[in-house]
Amino acid sequence: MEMAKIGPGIAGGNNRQTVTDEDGEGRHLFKRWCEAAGLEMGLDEMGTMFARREGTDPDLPPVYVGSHLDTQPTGGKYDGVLGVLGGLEVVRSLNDLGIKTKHPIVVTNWTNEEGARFAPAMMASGVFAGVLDQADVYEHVDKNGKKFGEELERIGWKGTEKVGERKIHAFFELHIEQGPILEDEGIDIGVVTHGQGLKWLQVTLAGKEAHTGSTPMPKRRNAGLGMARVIELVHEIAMDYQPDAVGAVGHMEVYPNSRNIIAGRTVFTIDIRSPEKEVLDAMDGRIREGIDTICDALDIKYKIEQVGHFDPVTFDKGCVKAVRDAAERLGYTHRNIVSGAGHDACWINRVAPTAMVMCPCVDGLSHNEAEEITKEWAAAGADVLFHAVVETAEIVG
Ligand code: HGY
Ligand code: MN
Ligand code: MN
Repeated sequence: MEMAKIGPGIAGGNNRQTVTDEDGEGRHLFKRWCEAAGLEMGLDEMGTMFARREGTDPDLPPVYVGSHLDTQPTGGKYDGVLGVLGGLEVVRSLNDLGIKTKHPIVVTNWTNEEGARFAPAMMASGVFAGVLDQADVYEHVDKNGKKFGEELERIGWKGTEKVGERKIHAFFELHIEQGPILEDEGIDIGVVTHGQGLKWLQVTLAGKEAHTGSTPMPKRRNAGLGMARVIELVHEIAMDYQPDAVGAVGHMEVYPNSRNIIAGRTVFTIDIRSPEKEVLDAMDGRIREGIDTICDALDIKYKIEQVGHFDPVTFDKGCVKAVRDAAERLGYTHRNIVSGAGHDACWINRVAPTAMVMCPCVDGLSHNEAEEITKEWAAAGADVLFHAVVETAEIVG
């Protein structure tokens, strides 16, 4: 709730977008809490924060635990934040209990998980995992033309540590489900075995601005109509691959966006996802063909840029078992689940054994300011996270 006061939304949630002043303020609060818990803060060139609790064997690779503090423009208070503060709570509990672990433990705040202000999502963890190029993402611009790298520097959170050199023994991320399954089934804990794959295709349609009154219909090159038909196409294609595939267009820009001018240009982003790589590729191919047909019929030009992508993820069996055993031991109801949303864990799984703990959220709602959880759900998630992390970090004495 303290963190939620920083970058408040307009309807009870948060607008603490990556590398804004509000993000910087949230980072300072997190740093103060980490230092009060005796942690030493590291900061890399993507602004990712690493708060370290020493192990009895400081040379062992640490167990990392965390998520992200940046939010959507109309985000909730728990997406990402629960996982970062859940990690801090693990450390506070170890301090309270006087427990030492062989491996150090590092609480992590990954920069720009959301990809809302600067695409792609999971940006810093993607650079850390070696799948995104740091110099390239520094140049990515937001809708006001500001560059990611310059904004990171401006808020004073660009570190000097090279990205990706840290050795990770294991990474655990606690996150709300952001979907309805756990709540509908009355289950406390999601043992995340897989993450579905994702593609973001940014489409630019170029037609011709003209008068909406005096231009005969057959002579129009309407980029707004083109966008509408592509949005319908994406929905229809996703519906062909039920029950798992999903597809939508959330970002849409219309130029010149005037009541009585036919839209000459539209820019929008297609978000398609599936747990199966073949389905994701099939949807991608059908959408590209469909765009070509739609634009041909409307005499408009198009450009398609892939601005985000990761294949379906299978999390580490050992780490998943640690999560499942903890839920079992603690007597929480649990079930295996595939993550519908992308997470930093999806990239870190490529460079270290990784798993996630999920807790339900009210009405499965997220990426909405009304996002809510119960204290019981948060406590259960943090409890399971604690046991999985501490078991993996190996208690001493
Ligand atoms: O888009 C996602 O899945 C994540 O919430 N950034
Ligand atoms: Mn998230
Ligand atoms: Mn999110």
